[in-house]
Amino acid sequence: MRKIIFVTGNPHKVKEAKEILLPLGIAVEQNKCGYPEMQEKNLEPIAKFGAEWAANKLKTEVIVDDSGLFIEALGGFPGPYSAYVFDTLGNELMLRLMHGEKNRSSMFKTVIAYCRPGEKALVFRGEVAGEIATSIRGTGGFGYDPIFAVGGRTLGEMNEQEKNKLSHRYRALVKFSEWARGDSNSGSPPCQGDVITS
Ligand code: ITT
Repeated sequence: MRKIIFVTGNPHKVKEAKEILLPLGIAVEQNKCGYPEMQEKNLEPIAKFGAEWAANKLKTEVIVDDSGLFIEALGGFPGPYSAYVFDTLGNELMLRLMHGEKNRSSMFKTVIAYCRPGEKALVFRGEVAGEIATSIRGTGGFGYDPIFAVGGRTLGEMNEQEKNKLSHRYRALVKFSEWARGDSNSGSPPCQGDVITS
């Protein structure tokens, strides 16, 4: 079985990645070495830079995951600043920001960046459309899950299996696993810096 190092400080991401990737033939191991997070408007450059930095530091192939909640009525805020905003405002104040707002449309996005030492990172995107709930609902998941609803239920109201069948992270990791399967079969040639954008 192929094993991949997942560089992240977030244990919830690791748990989800393990549950999603193990049935797809990829074992996941967490590394908490961290990486510098660039200030960017999009998730892709942040994830790519992080993966390249971590692959060179650890001298092995790695993945990193940069995720964000993009709220339409707030012009895509908090987007790439989701971690900082969650730590400073949290879900209650986010809901207060959205108080009285009729347009609740939002998107959760994950970018998985994969990199080998000395090479350019590849990126795999996953997104799920949803709505910002009007109250905090559910105790499952983590982060923004209790205020982000898909099909009328927040991700916090879903069990792990339900979330992991439709989430932004699931969609990005499935794309990564499809690429990894081909990569393993081809005897792991260099990535040559291609970026997968689908
Ligand atoms: P690493 O950078 O160490 O991987 P992080 O938690 O800082 O961990 P992000 O910057 O990608 O990761 O996360 C942005 C924020 O969005 C952060 O507050 C997360 O808790 C939250 N988040 C990420 N994925 C989520 C998910 O699936 N459901 C709910 N919230 C999520």
